[in-house]
Amino acid sequence: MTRPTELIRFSSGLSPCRIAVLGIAAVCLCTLPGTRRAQGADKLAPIPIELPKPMFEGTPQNLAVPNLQKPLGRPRDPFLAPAGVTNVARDKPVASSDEEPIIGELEQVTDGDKEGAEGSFVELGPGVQHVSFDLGAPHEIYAILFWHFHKQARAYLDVVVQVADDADFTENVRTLFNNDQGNASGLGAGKDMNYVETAEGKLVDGKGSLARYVRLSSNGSNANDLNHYVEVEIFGRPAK
Ligand SMILES: [Ca+2]
Repeated sequence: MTRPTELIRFSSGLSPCRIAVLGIAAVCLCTLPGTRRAQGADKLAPIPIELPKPMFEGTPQNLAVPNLQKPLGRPRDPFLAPAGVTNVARDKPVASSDEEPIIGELEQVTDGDKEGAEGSFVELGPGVQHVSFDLGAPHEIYAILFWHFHKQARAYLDVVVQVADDADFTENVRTLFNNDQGNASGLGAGKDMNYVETAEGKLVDGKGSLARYVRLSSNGSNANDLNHYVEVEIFGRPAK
């Protein structure tokens, strides 16, 4: 049996060089055939995001909104997904809890116009409202990128992003983002932080979720109780 003193001598006897060799060996073990990385996993590339023109400089930090995420203070890092992933929401039909928007038409949510100016946003009614998207077939979803309104700094409230297998969101519902801490929307209480709208939009990690339907819910903003959408993009690819 190995005595404790021998164990100590063994561990302390490892030179930095031997530790490095052991480290390399561990990495090699992790990439042996049979592991995910060695099975020809997809080559990753930044998703092709095209940002609209900013409507204001910087990100104000003095909004009277609780649990507000601190601005990054620099451009968002590229978001990696399998190469070839595209915006599969472009020009897809948009369903909504408010089928007759106060301003604009629902198809503007997927028309590719992301500008912050008047005429580029849809205004839905007050309180909890959602927009949803039928991708037509199951897709691997890597990112959901959306702009509620970026003409001025605002925080939209009780934002929930979900994917599901059916249009009614009853089958295999998965929540990808939820800052509805008080469960005002009845979709379950979330722990994500509030954030300020900018021209960068909000990017939610889709985690490669397999789903046909995507839904975004909100409950007005710190500015008023209406809901707005400039554009929603869903980066994914048809399921294999
Ligand atoms: Ca649009």
